[in-house]
Order: sequence, then C-alpha cells, then structure tokens
Amino acid sequence: MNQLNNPTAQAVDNVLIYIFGFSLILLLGITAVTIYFVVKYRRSKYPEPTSQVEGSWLLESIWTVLPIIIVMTMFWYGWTNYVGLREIPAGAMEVKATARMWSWVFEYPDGRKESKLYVPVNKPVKVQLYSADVLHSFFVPAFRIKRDTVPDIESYVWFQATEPGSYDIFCAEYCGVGHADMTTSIEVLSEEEFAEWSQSPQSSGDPRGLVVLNEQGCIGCHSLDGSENIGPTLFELAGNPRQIEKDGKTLEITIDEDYLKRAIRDPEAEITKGFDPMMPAYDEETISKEDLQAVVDYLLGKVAPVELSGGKLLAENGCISCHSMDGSEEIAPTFMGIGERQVTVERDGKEVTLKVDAEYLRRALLEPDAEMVKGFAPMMPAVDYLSEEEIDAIINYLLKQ
Ligand code: HEC
Ligand code: HEC
Ligand SMILES: [Cu+2]
Repeated sequence: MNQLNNPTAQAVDNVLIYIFGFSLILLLGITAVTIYFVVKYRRSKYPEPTSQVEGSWLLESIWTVLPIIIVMTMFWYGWTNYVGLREIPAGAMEVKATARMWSWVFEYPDGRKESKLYVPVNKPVKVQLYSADVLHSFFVPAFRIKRDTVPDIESYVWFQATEPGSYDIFCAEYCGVGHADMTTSIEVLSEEEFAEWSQSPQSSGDPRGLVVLNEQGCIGCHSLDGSENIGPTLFELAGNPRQIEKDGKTLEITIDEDYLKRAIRDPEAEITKGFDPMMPAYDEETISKEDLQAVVDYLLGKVAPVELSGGKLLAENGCISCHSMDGSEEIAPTFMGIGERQVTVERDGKEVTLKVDAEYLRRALLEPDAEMVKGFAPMMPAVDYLSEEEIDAIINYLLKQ
C-alpha cells in the first residue's frame, strides 16, 4: 500500500524530483544543442573552420557559476531534508525493532512484543534499530526509510503515517537463505483502534493488575523491580513490614491487602516513612473495585504467573523462519513430530543417534554447535537470551509435537 503525503516520503521525493528535474533539463538541453551544432556545422557545408574563438569571459563565467549554483542548491536541499530525516519530532512514540535471522521483533515501552509494527496514525514513531546476529536493513518503501541494523551498533529511523493501512517492511541487506522471507508490515491503526489494541490484555498476555498499573501511570512513580523512585518500589510487598506515619505518629505495620487498598484509595491517611505525600488518591471512578482488587492481587503476587505459550515463543523469537511446523525441511529440522524422534547428531566428530528428550532439546537450544543434526549447516543461533522459564516452555511445547 502506498501513501505519499507522509513527511519522510515527502522529504525524499522532493529532493529526488528536484535533482532528477535539473538533470533532465540539462540532458535535453545539451543533447539539443549538440544535435543543432552537428547539423548546422556539418563538414559538407563548412569544409574549413569558420572562426577562431580565443575565449569569452562572459560565457566562461556563466557556465562556471551557474552549475556551481545549481549543484549547491542540490546539496542544500538534500542536506536540509536529510537532517529532517534524522531529527525526531517532539512527542514521538518509541519502539524497539530487533532484526534476527530471519524475522523482526518489535518491542514496546511496556514490554509487549509483536512481530508486526502496530502504530497509531498521525503520530511520529521512532524505531530504534538493533540486530541480534548479522547485518540486516530496515526498509519501508512507503515511508522512504531504510537503515542498516548492525550488531552492537544502535541506530534509528522515524516516520509518521498519514493514513491507516498496512505497509510492507523488508530486509534490504542480504543476510542468508531466509533473507527474502524477512518481511513483515507496519499496521497503521486509527487512534481509537490503537488505544484499543494497546489495552487489549490478551495480545500482551499481561495480567489485569499490571495493565491497570501501566494505564494509570503508577509506573511513573513506582518501580516493579526493587529500585526506589518517587514512591516506594512495588516489588515484593506481601508480608513485608512498613513504617508508616499516621496522625503524626510512626507505626510499624505488615503489608496486607487492606493496607494496599487504603494506600491507593486514601494515600494521605498513611504515609510510607521516608517518602513525600505526593501520591494522588484514586477513587472508585478512576479505578473500579474489580480493578483495585486486580492491582492488589497482582502486587501481592497472588496471580498465577502468566502461562508462557511455547508456540507463541517460537513465533516471537523467529524460530519458525528456519524450522517448519509442517514437515518441510529446507533450512533446519522440522518441529513436526520432534518429540518422538530419533536424531543422528555429530558430536566431537563422531555420529551418535539418540532419542529426543528434554535434556537433548536444552542442549540443542543453548549450545547448538556442540551437537549438529546430521545433514544441516551450523546456522542455529544459541538462544541464551531467553529466560529459564521461556526455555522450559519451548521444550515442553516441542516435546508435545
Ligand atoms: C505522583 C507519583 C505517584 C503516583 C502516580 C502513584 N503513586 Fe503510589 N505512592 C507515591 C508516593 C510518594 C508514595 C509514598 C508516600 C505515601 O505513602 O503516600 C506512594 C505509596 C504507595 C503505596 C504504599 C507502598 C508502601 O510500600 O507502603 C502503594 C501500594 C501505592 N503507592 C500504589 C500506587 C498505585 C497502585 C498507583 C496507581 C494507581 C500509584 N501508587 C500511583 C507516589 C505515587
Ligand atoms: C537461522 C536459522 C535458525 C533459527 C532462527 C533457529 N534455528 Fe534451530 N536449528 C537450525 C539448524 C540449521 C539446526 C540443525 C543444525 C544444528 O543442530 O545446529 C537447528 C536445530 C535445532 C534443534 C534440534 C532439532 C533436532 O531435530 O534435533 C532444536 C530443538 C532447535 N533448533 C530449536 C530452535 C528454537 C526453539 C529456535 C528459536 C528460539 C530456533 N531453533 C531458531 C536453524 C535455526
Ligand atoms: Cu535480514
């Protein structure tokens, strides 16, 4: 899909048309003059030279100065537009894009990961570019943006969509057999659709309590990881002692459900010692009873950890771009039936046949080069960037295939 009135496309197109236009005028002009002279001064008509021109200050000045001016305007126009492509407009939304063989992952500030880039219309978006393995290039023709992702180097592009729709993303740097399949899209949503999308809990997999903490901006003052901020951290609260100030007296209490509810509904009444009374009160209109319960349950760790879906992890981490689920084996062994398979691997130069089990899969994930499945090239990246739980979820999922 195409739409050409977005700022980055315009910056590029204007310069292109300007330079191309001048080049075309010069090409036509020079060709026309050449043809005219060739015909007019042909040998049969003028067998001898007719004039000896020694020089012309005027002509020479014109054809020196004029091209300099033209070339300098091209430079100036190109430069100012290029700077526009590198300067992020104020209020841009930030997304992290990671390229890996052979897929893209987009990570939002709240931690949500998607394989397509969802953005709202009419909002500048800064895409922070990373590579997990080799050189790739983030290329979106509709927005005229293209930038390499280089391992260990951070770079960025920005764009602003002016119409909802779906716009192709390509990898524009040859990165191996799966290069041509390294495509996805930018899904530009209307503002309402985007708000709905960013709040829909099932697509993020976040428990309701965490969604409310994000939505209400609690995370602006409270961390969830133990670091102190404007407010106390909300990490590991359950059962911990707290010194609070109430009616001018310091009391020691134990954090429980009722305390947390009071702290949110009426923060002024009991102030956590060592902090300023800066927390706004959240009444029932702002946070409903159910949401308050969800927040408190979440803070007390009562919610079962979100069930990690192995299938989703495989898709999110790009495994499916090399491994198929349907039995085809172009690049890597298929996951179909992997749980009840015998494999022949090469280990320390010897061939070994073994039964696929959890231990084997763990080794295959963490140290893929130690045991090479026979008949395949050593292309599998070690997945040591995943957490223990995520690796377990993948292994359990694979064993059931
Ligand atoms: C403007 C910053 C700010 C915002 C926004 C904010 N808080 Fe607070 N919060 C504080 C401060 C400062 C304290 C400590 C002083 C006090 O007890 O009022 C606090 C205390 C708390 C406590 C007691 C913690 C303890 O360890 O004793 C809880 C629970 C809490 N906040 C939850 C929330 C929730 C839930 C939200 C969002 C609905 C929220 N806060 C939004 C600043 C904030
Ligand atoms: C760049 C392509 C590529 C990607 C991406 C990739 N793999 Fe692999 N994988 C391979 C290749 C090639 C092999 C076979 C060679 C070997 O054993 O290293 C393999 C082997 C495996 C094996 C052993 C299979 C068997 O039949 O014994 C498992 C399990 C596996 N990969 C899981 C994963 C998971 C999970 C991911 C995603 C986190 C993943 N792979 C991502 C290319 C890839
Ligand atoms: Cu690529």
